[in-house]
Amino acid sequence: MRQVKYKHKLKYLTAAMLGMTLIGCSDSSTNIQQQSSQVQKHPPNAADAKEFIEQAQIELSKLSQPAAQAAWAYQTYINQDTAAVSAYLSEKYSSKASELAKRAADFNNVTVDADTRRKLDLLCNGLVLPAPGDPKKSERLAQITSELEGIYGAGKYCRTEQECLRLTDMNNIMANERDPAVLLDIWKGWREVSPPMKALYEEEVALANEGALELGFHDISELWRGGYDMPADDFGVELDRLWDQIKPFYDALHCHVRAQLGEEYGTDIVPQDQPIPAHLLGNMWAQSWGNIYDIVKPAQPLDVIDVTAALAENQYDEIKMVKQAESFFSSLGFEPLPETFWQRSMFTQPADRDVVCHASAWNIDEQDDLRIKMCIQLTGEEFSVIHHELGHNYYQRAYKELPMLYRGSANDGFHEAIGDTIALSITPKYLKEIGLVDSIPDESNDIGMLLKLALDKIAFIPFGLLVDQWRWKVFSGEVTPENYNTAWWELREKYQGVMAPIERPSDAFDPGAKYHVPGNTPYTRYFLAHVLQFQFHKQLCEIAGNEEAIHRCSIYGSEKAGKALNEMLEMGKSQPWQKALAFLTGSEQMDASAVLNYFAPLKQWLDKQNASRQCGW
Ligand code: X8Z
Ligand code: ZN
Repeated sequence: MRQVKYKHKLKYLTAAMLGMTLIGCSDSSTNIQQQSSQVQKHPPNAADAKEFIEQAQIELSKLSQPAAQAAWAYQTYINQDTAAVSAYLSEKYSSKASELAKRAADFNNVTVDADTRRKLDLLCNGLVLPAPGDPKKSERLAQITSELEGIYGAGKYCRTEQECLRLTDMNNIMANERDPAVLLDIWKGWREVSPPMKALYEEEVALANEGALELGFHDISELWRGGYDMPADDFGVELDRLWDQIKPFYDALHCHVRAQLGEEYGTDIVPQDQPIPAHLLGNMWAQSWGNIYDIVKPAQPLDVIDVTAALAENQYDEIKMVKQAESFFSSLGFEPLPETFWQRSMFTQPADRDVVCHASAWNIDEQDDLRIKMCIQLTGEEFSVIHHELGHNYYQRAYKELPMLYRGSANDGFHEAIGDTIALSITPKYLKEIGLVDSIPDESNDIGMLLKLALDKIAFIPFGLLVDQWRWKVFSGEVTPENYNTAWWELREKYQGVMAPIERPSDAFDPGAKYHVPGNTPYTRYFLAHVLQFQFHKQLCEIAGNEEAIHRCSIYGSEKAGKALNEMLEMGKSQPWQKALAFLTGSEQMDASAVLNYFAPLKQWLDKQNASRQCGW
């Protein structure tokens, strides 16, 4: 889809999400084949296929911009009317996308050139929640999708009748509070938002599964896993391979963190042979743990830069943070962001209305109408998120000249990895260069810096994997609604070694308390991004001529590195992702050894700390 932003309903066929697949839509879409063959005067040939693709791109382009505008209006001003208009236009878009995907199957047995075949495949495989052919069902699906987004966006927890907290407030408490009772209250409170989502979610899955079946897929899980230029089942094996590479490192980090939390809170609250209670890790979803660095840091005093403090000392406000991030991209040779970006983006949370605060990047017209939508907090963590979002915008701009079906990232992990790759270059040297700090801590302090980053990056990886492991089971019917919540916590324990701090009530729907579930944004992309960004960083540092340790490398100011990066971005999804990866890095394989090498000194340190500890859960 055009673009649209990077995540959300329209994303149904956002180019960003179109994954190339090696299979065509299956022939089981017979009703539509009949429809289209009625207008066909001869058996379809290669010229028909080309013409079909041209027309499909035009039709989708026409529908995507109004749908994106309505989605923007809704997410930045949640009310009944914006919900209705957004659902209406989103449905127009997604029913057209489903119809075209079905018609693409007419060309399954036609010999066409490779470019046309790729576009046909992208058309077939590019939907996130495919609309069923029955208009009533398709409308209902669009309504539910919109409603779920609204419930999440408007969600609040009222501690007392007078005091209602928004998610941004609660996130700040989860990051900074150290009283376990308060943390537990907030953790529980936010999860009261999601039980009303459960029945809607169930209905949504059933409807989208119907849409997937009409396209010839077994269910939406097959569709989601099929977007990676390899058979859907092979993709799961690929994920296992990457996770197996990382797991020993994660286990070591988990072991150290649990031990330190045991010291901080007592082993009654943090039993040393069990998963870690989810409310103590500095984050609402226990997905990244950098906020508890002070609890787990090395005993010896280390000089580790506190970016939050540095931003405050230098009077950075939200706009200055975004300008600073833009200037990093400019230093690599990227054109500045357009004036409209500054006029139309949402940088702060409005006081007078509900909005979807979860950060996102948009290209409303697939050309230059780039925007971000964030409720920026003045923290180092958010400074990184701004780079993350701008990475999406620069990617969107780089592929805007390609045919519509190629406007998107090589695979969805690439889109998520670009801004993060740049943020890996926010090193002490860079911070000194831009005047945020006065001096660069020497190498004897590096363990602290590596630990702080690992708490965000390595801790995230199993979470990045499990969200879709849960969804794929839900989509395939392996997990049924009675078991939604139990299955969620089984995966949290299995992959993360994190457990619910209290018994969950029978109506709980804890997956719904994470944006991407009601927001229907596939999540494996973030797992992939956490691998890819280290591969990209390593390569770009080499191109930039870096001679320091990889964790001290900043590509700031290297136009050579910027050019290499931009050339890959400009490929969009015109080629299988393996080609795009090889184009930049020389290798066609995603490979976690770049992450492991980056953090290698930390692994040694962790192993020493853990030497006499009983690890595991
Ligand atoms: O959703 C995001 C971005 C927008 S694409 C802010 N992320 C995931 C999350 O917040 O759960 C970035 C990392 C993981
Ligand atoms: Zn993102």
